[in-house]
Amino acid sequence: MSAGDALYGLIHEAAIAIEGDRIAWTGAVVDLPEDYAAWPRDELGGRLVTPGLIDCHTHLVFGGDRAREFEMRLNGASYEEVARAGGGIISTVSDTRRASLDALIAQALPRLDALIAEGATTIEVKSGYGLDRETELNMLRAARALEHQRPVTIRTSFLGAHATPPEYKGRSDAYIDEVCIPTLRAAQNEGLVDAVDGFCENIAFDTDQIERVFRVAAELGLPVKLHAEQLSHLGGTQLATRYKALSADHLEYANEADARAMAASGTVAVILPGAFYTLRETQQPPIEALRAHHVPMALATDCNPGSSPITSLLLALNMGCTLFRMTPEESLAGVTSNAAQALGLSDRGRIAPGLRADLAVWNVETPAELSYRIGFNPLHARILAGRP
Ligand code: DI6
Ligand code: FE
Repeated sequence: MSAGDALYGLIHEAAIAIEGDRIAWTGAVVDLPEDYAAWPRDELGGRLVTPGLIDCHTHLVFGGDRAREFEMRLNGASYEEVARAGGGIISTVSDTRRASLDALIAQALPRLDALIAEGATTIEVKSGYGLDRETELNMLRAARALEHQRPVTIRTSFLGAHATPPEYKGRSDAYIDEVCIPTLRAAQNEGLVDAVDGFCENIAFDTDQIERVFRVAAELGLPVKLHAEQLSHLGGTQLATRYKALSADHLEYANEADARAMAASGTVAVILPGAFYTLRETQQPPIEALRAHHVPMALATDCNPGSSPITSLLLALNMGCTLFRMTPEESLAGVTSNAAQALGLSDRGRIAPGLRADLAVWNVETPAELSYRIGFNPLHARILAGRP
């Protein structure tokens, strides 16, 4: 076994015993316990097996798209002209408000299928394009429904604090108190929420407004996560760590003190290269500081119609390495064990006895190929809860 293998926990000539939806045993096939010797076998021809991939940050459910805005911008229109033409988050909000529940599900399925085709077995889906009670609830209902339409686990995050809707323009405090928080309570009553998220940014909400939402999340016993330090340093990461957030996400403008606070609070750094790339951002997240403080780093697509219209976790792996110089081992951990931790899921993300038998089988010679190649899908088979 080479040094790189050890970092991956790679076992050559391995066997994985699966009982029901759980991993019963794993190790070198020569060490396979007698109990399992007579079990039926699937020979994988020596292929690489990893945990099923986990996309821990997506806005997969939304109406419409922003291709027109993309074209306007590339033809020289300013953000202001795009906004005046009804572009930006608010254009997705109006498309999402107009969409029925069935339409939201139907529009999300092709994006979900693209992620599943690359070995994803668990996917997080946020609300945040409704910004009114009924549409926020509908988005979360659609997210929950996806789990019954495809062999995949869906985890939801309430993101009512994503933007201030047009009808509350200039009254973001009133929006937080009159719409966002009451809708969070209603969503929780309907069993639609696994975590609570927010967008802490100059163009969204400040730390005081986010904290009002986090206080209610804590009262409801819900974990929190936060879009923090994406476009500036507002102090969102420090707020998130004070609430022991599962994750702080984006982090381009985070600093050493933020990394130290995340290490102390056990908060995962979710790195989102798709938005960095699409927005042509130049400020890189503090990967070295996160490494130095042993902050677990996850990688995700941030699939959304505006800043990251990406439905490829493998591309996110490559971007994490090529744009931010994460190592292939770090990037693979970023979409498996660390992504599971970013969702508060301790039953998956690693191949170990007792964990879910969510696995991906790959036609590659080395794990590094998963982040090295661009636009190539080497998935051979995907196993969800022990079933191919
Ligand atoms: N950060 C982003 O980049 C996206 N949301 C967020 O919190 C933008 C979403 C959009 O443009 O539709
Ligand atoms: Fe996002």
